[in-house]
Amino acid sequence: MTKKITFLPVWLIALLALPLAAEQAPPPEAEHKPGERITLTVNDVEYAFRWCPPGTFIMGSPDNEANRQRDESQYRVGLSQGFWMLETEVTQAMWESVMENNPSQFKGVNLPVERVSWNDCQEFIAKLNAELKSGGRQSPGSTALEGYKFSLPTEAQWEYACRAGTTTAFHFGDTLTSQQANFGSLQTRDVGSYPANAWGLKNIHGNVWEWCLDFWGDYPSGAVTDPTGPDRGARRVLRGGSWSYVAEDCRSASRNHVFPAYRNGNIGLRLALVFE
Ligand SMILES: [Ca+2]
Repeated sequence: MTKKITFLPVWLIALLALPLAAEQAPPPEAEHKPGERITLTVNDVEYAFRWCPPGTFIMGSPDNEANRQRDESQYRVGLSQGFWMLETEVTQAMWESVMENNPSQFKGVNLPVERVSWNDCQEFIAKLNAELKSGGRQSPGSTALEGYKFSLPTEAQWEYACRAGTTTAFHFGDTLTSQQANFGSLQTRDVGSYPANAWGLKNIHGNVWEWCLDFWGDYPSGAVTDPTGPDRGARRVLRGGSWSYVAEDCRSASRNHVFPAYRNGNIGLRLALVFE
């Protein structure tokens, strides 16, 4: 008797392979590595962004951190969506190409824009989003940015991006030197001047304070996913310290807050690209 060899029908093989293929397919977020760089051109000015993956972290500072303030009480934050963070502070070249003005105290195309209020930043961002939607001025093939819009980062996104996985007072460690960041100096420096953190972000400590989206207020006591700060308030959050401030104000957990119409040579911004 001849040995009978049977073959599984093709459709059955395909069916058996399906669950495996589904398990192996990466979720969309996993397509990007932490710190992955992408560029976008608007009005002939290049914007470089770094990928910040979804994840959880402890926001705020531990009780034993030197110079910590009362409003830095720790709580667990989950960020359900990854986002793109501008590699540097917004430059004067970026600002001027969109707003057709340059309010900065210290002038230079590659210096951070400053003397911009939170309200001014909303106008800048609205104009950038209009450019992004029109699609005419993006880098060819930048499909990775489909579905994203420009925004200020939330305070949680800012601290998560600043820490890039670290739990120390600064992403560099527990101290900050004048070789690592621009603080205690006489003016702003070029946005690419100092070493980056693990996700490629530069000058996130020092140079200029960076506006966040949130109102300032006490942190919640329990864990929160995608926190956006208090529902109402008078002052908006600033993060990261600046050129005229001391190192302790540049800590990853350090918070500052001023009125949204306030402008000062110490205050600029960093853009995020967030999923709509
Ligand atoms: Ca900064």
